[in-house]
Amino acid sequence: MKKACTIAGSAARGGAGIQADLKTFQELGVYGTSAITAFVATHPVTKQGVYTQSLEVLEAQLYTIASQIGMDALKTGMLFTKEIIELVANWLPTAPVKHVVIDPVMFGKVGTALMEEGAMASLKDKLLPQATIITPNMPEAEYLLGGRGLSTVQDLQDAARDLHQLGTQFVLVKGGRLEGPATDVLYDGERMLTVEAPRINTIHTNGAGCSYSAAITAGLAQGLRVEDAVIQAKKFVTAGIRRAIPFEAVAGAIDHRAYKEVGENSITITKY
Ligand code: PXL
Repeated sequence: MKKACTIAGSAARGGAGIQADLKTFQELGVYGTSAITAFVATHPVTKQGVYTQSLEVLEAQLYTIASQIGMDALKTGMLFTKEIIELVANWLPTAPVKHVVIDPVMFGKVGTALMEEGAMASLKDKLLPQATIITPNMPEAEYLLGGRGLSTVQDLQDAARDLHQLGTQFVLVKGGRLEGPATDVLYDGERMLTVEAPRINTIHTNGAGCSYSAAITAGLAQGLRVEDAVIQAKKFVTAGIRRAIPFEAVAGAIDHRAYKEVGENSITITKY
């Protein structure tokens, strides 16, 4: 069985973060391991929302996974601090892994900070150049590009070209916040691919981004080419959003079982 590792935050609500990644790995048939960087949960009295893990505990998890289990592909999600980003960036060259998916998580759906201010330079200079693929959404791409506004598919294509200069092999800019269809653009330095899904009108999309990058990681672990891993991942997330699980108090989460149970045939691919 192929193996995939996620280095990310725990989302106590179960839709995003480590929980989304492991559910996605399981559904797509890869063995999942995890190194937890932080816990996202809201304390009833203090309202604190993010609790980081010590570097020592993170290091122990990475060492355990690398030395005892191994990995065919790896993803990173919420890393939160400059120190965690640097620990992961320094560890990666020694990691026994070929494919590295970096989801540059910066904000939650309602704008919660999932990366500390001051961590951007380390992310850009030390981590992103080691990626097989990076998967920013529109706010993250805007932030990585110094605040430039993005609103059209053409803007996403221009952003993908510029972000490619950071040294990663592939860039996927996700257009979940576009007007009209949910079109993502994939760029490898030469070829541009757009992957389009019809917009599903719902607020229940918690975990979509985490699950998207986890599904790409699972595909790469199983030997898919990057393009094919992205297309399968888009189908996985679209099916999950279509069948999202609503909650009473907060926006619902995608249903990780949907793609395997019903498949997805609404995705349009265009090559340039
Ligand atoms: O969806 C971004 C995200 C990533 N990682 C963790 C999260 C969230 C959003 O809730 O909690 C741990």
